[in-house]
Amino acid sequence: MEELILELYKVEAVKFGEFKLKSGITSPIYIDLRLIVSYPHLLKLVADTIWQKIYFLKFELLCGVPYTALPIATCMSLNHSIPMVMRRKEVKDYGTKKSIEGIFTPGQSCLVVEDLVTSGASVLETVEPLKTVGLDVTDAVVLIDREQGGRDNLAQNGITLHSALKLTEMVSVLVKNGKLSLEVAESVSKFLGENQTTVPSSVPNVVRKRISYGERALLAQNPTGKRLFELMERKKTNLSLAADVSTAQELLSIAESVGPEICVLKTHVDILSDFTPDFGAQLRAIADKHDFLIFEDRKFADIGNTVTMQYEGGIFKISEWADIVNAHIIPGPAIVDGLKLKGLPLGRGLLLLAEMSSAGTLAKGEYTNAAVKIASDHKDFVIGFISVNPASWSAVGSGDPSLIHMTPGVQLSTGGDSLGQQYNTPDSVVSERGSDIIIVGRGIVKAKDKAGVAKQYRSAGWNAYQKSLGI
Ligand code: 5BU
Repeated sequence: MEELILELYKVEAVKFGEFKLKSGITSPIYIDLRLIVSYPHLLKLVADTIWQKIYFLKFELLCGVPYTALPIATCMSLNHSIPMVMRRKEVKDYGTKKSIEGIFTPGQSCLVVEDLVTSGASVLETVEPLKTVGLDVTDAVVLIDREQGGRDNLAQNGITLHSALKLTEMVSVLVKNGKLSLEVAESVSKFLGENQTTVPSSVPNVVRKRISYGERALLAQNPTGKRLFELMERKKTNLSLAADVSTAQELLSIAESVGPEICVLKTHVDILSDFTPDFGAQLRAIADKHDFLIFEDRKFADIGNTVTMQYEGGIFKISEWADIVNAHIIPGPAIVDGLKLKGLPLGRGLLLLAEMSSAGTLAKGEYTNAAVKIASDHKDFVIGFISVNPASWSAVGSGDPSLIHMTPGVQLSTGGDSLGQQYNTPDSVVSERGSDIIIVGRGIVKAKDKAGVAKQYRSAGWNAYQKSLGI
């Protein structure tokens, strides 16, 4: 990366000084990547570096934003044999009048490639006509993110931004290599701080408007996230059972009786006194029979390398049988990368703990916002959040309909237990607080007629969902 940054500086694709921008503002930095076409080795390096950021995403077509990114997209297309489409900058008023050139079928996924993002507006100008012709566009990749709000603006419009370089990273490398003084570096960071952009949402209301689980299945990027939305729509349930019992025997028997009512069965496998290696296979068989997913509430919280081992290894071998696991974000985003390494090849999904139901939780405010950001950067693996009141979240992208919200601390009446648990009702959780799935433990597990009580929770949860859709 350092080599690329120094090379860009050498050919003056990145310059420092006083530059008057189109908007009239004076910027201490100027980036012009058009000239990389004059340096084939640099063009190749740029295309390869960008590729490293997105090769694991699923896309069938590439589309460069005209004009600077066209040669970059072409290199990626040639190197990896991925067909391109091209967006016309000027739509001809004669001939075919096409805005998108090339061969495609509606429903195909298309990755947008751009050289530089400031506000995200030019990426959106390309996303819109691609969507209009029926292509599925969820991701864009850029060489340089100027860190002036583009990422959030795109997220607000349903596009996840992947960037090879951040402007501040480039500046630090140049300072480190003696190309730039600290004073200039500071003026750049001041400029970035003072010149944040916003782009009006091209899809108004997508953030707060509730749309059906079925429609959201089409938006989810992760296969487990998609399956979960589809399952809820098909089975008409948004109830998750927290099967907190002390033996595997008991758990499997509850799964068998309550299975027909739920979309997700949540486990704490480390509380089972008679766990045996075939537990996972037995629970999976019941899950397949009654059409629910398995969520091991493991709450991973370690560094990336350790969680890979905790997820896959030990006695429990969680990744073998749990469709969903969850993680704290306290270690930073690498925990997601670690879990993704083991989970994504198996098609698994991850929930981030953005809030907790217990009294005095520290997961709030900026912490919750950070969870939203990490989720929006990892939507191929993160399927959503553990949340308590997502309707109150302020972070950009917190209403992303492709992500799901699961809420614990639910009983038919409000209250709590003696150890800090706080309960809200299904109606409040889903129709007022904006969550999707109610997680109920003792409310069902301690009841005599577990299946009967589960039916009550199921109908309370589903009615609240229908109410939230305006049905
Ligand atoms: P309860 O019996 O309905 O209170 O059980 C709630 C379950 O959800 C239990 O398994 C908890 O470990 C789990 N839980 C929670 O209560 N609050 C949280 O914030 C999270 C998980 Br995360």
